[in-house]
Amino acid sequence: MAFLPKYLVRLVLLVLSQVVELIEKKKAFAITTHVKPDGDGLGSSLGLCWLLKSLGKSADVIVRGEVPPAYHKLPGVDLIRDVEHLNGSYDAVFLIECSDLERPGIRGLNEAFTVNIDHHSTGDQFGTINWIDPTASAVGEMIYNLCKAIGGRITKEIADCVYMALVTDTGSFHYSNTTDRTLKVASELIKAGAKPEEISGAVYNNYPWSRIELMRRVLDTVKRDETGKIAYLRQTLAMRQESDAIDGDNNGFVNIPLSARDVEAVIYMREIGPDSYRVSLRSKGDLNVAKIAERFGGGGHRNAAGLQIDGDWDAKEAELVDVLLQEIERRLREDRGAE
Ligand SMILES: [Mn+2]
Repeated sequence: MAFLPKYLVRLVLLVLSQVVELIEKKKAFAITTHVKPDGDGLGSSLGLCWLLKSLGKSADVIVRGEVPPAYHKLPGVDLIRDVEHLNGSYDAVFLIECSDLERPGIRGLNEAFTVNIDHHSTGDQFGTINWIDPTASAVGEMIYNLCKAIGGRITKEIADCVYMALVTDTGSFHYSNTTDRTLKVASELIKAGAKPEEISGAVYNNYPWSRIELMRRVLDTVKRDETGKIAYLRQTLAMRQESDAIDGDNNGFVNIPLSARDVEAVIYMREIGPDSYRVSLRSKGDLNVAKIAERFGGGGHRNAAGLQIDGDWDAKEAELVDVLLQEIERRLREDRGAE
């Protein structure tokens, strides 16, 4: 969890009170999230929608593109509208987890009163109101806080949606963003009717068979460097085709080698064109892969980062292994120096 100095905690609370005031004073709202929406984006959008409706407000959820099957059972998913342009007169538009005004892929947002709700502090302050809380594990946790602050009731619908946000953004409560607060909120959601087995099952036991086909092919490429600390694996365009894979089928592949005891970092390279690759980096503990991704023009978090790279596959893979090894050795030297 990100540590916030006291004055920033007060600032976050101050902005929350502005959001509460806005909702109390106005009537018609729209909610959107980023394209290729994930569990937090959709769960928080729908959770907020149910909260607003329970307060007697009107709320439309507008999201570009298709909703992935994992989220088809979320209450209210059938109400989501796929629009290219903001139409209708809204008092305010909530943008959930969007780094800038372009992220939802919807035109006309620049003319609206916008509320930027995010738990990443790296985005633009593009909103009329910017409610950014980096101590929250997911925006879902913030929606829960909003519900409490406004005196709303956690209905079964809100509980289902917000639980989905928490479980996906914390990797089933595995990641370092899982706090005592997260688990307290999860507990309240279960009390309000959320069923953990059903919600997790919709995400983790609901993949098309093409994922298994693709996994078989990708895992067949996995190797380790000679120290055994770095694992790397590849996905070619041909593998995608042979597996009949769809977007999202490879979610989480990068974490599989990381589950081996001695592996400290994983490099997962996906071919996206001739001599062009998208790369996911994962690490355990203090090993900071965001720093490494940034060197190649990418970015991310300490334990999960990404970048794009062009060139000869073997050469680029070897370069990334090398850079990670150097980082591991540098940290070992530092640790020894500190003793
Ligand atoms: Mn999130």
